Amino acid sequence: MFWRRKPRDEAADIDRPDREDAPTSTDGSGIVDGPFVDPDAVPAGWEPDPADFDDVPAAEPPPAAVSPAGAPPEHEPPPVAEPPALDPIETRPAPPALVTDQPLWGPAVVPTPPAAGEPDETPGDLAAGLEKSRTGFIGRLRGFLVGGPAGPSWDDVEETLIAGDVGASLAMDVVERARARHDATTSEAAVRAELAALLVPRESGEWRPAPAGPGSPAVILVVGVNGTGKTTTIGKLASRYHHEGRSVLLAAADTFRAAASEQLGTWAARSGSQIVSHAPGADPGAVVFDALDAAVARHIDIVIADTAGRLHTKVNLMDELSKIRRIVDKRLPGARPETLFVLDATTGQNGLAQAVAFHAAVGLTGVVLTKLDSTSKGGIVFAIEDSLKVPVRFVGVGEKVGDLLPFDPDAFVAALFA
Ligand SMILES: Nc1nc2c(ncn2[C@@H]2O[C@H](COP(=O)(O)OP(=O)(O)OP(=O)(O)O)[C@@H](O)[C@H]2O)c(=O)[nH]1
Ligand SMILES: [Mg+2]
Repeated sequence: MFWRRKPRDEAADIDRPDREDAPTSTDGSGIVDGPFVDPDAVPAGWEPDPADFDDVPAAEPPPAAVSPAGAPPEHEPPPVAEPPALDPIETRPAPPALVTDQPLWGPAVVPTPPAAGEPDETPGDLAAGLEKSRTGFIGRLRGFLVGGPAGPSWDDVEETLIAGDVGASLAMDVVERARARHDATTSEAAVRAELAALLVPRESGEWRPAPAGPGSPAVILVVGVNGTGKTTTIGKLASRYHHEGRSVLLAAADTFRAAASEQLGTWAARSGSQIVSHAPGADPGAVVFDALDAAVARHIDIVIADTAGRLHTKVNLMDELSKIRRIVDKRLPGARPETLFVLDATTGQNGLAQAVAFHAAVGLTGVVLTKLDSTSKGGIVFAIEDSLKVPVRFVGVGEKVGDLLPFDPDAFVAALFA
């Protein structure tokens, strides 16, 4: 049985003010005193007229369900599918090394250390890497410091320091202070102590990038001019951290060259890292943003972002770098990313101008000095630390994976003067 409101014409009568029994205003204002009358209310005693519902087809009773055997059906719960057995997390397949335009969520990463003993992975030798500088400017320096019967040839010492990329004014200061030292046993010890004093103080033990907080990855942004060794350094770093059992995700934010993300992809596969990359020409900031998203979702320990090499004098390119840096702050507020400036040690004093410009654009927190094995003038280490007051974190002493060595000031000076 359907119940339907009284047909409209009768209901309209209830609303009509000219109805005989309708209350009227007593003061001509139209406002009626008395109890509220709901215009939609059904009048008391109203009964539905079956003729009103002729147009409504009577609902067919549902056919009685009959079981195949003719017996009334029993109410059995539908069969519940067994949930698929989950693999233990250790045996789940690792996500693919190259992640391009894929969803940014996935299982937690359990890094599998690479097979030990690969020849490439063996740590490089600092003494061997500094061979050219030791026998080059430092060798000449020592000769002048011994000098003749009249003592050291200080002018030659100063010139040798300048030739070794220490820088003109710094070389003058070092000589002046070394000559004034009375605690050193020899002139060489005095110069060595003055050079060591130029290196900024740092924490004891090996430096490692720190996460901003629980659940956040540590973030390293790698910057520098073209061809200094940024991507190679990232590959070496990723390998180092992977060996330590930390999960690493590489952000291919050098979208300038198509080959750049392929190069990084090769390093990712080689170092057991994951990678987030976009199509060539994409916004590098978007790559970094997505990489951070993926890293948070996958509980990655360290994100290392590669960036395109750029001339420090190109304002728009330096602005782009500042933007990438801001994107890290936006996605991970308070992350305090490490911004590593990769400097080719063979560049000479121009490297100092580069470092200053990059420092202004992104605020450098560390320097990686590459290709020290290829130069006989390792004095740029002292110049850069004294000028920026930013510590050198690693030195590159060759092209092999193990040829990136943590920078220890004492060990470095000792190896130079060995
Ligand atoms: N000898 C030596 N070569 C190095 C070192 N680090 C990097 N290289 C070489 O430097 C060259 C350039 O390295 P990349 O890593 O491609 O440099 P990049 O800064 O990423 O270059 P762009 O992306 O083009 O700006 C490669 O041939 C590396 O093998 C090092 O410490 N010693
Ligand atoms: Mg590169």
